[in-house]
Amino acid sequence: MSHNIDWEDLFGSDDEDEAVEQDENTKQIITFDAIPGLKLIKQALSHQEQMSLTHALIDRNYFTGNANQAMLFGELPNFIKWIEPWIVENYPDLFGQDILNRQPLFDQAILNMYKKGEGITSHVDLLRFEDGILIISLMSSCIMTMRPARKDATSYHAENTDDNNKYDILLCPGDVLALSQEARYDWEHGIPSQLVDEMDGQKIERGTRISVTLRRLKHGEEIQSTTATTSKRSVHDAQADS
Ligand SMILES: O=C(O)CCC(=O)C(=O)O
Repeated sequence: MSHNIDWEDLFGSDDEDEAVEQDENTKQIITFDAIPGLKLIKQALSHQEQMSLTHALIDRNYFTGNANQAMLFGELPNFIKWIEPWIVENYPDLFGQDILNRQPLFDQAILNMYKKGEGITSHVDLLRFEDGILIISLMSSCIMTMRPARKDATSYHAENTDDNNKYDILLCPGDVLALSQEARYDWEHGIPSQLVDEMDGQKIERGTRISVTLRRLKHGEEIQSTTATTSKRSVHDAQADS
């Protein structure tokens, strides 16, 4: 009787392990028929990745005092920079090739901190940014509402109250949302100010949320600063609103 055991057959080879790991790390991309270019990856970031990104933002004091928003321009810091090759490698269908192949993929980041119940006015991102926007959610869930864009939707001044054809998307910690094409130009995105979100009949309490939005400035547009600027994003407080 032969005692030769084929260990590779039993446990697989290192190469196969890598292929399995790759599959486990790459999550399915959810698309939305009504909104071309809107793509969601649920729990794209592992718990560890979410924690180290969150800690990096807090350690660097972006949200001290009254500041709830910081803008970074130019070469992004390493704790954000890794996201670019990670997207290209793991999610080659997230954006069109023209976006994915550009170098750098992103050169601007907005860091937003929302206290419980706070939101952001419905808007279309300024046209001085290229197509291809990535939003990473950390710490708390929230509903993001997509609405067909109004004229002048790039201004943040007036809230959109037209609920015809609106789509609510639940963003959870670790989720990555991509906006391109119609989703970037023809639809507004906003976060309603409310303490509790409701999705599919389920009530979900909000906590403090942080988001990292990555974009690329159009060629020829002036870079405002190569360092961080922090500011107070105007917010609607859910309690004050109700
Ligand atoms: O916080 C978010 O998820 C979205 C942020 C956003 O749309 C913005 O800063 O323009």
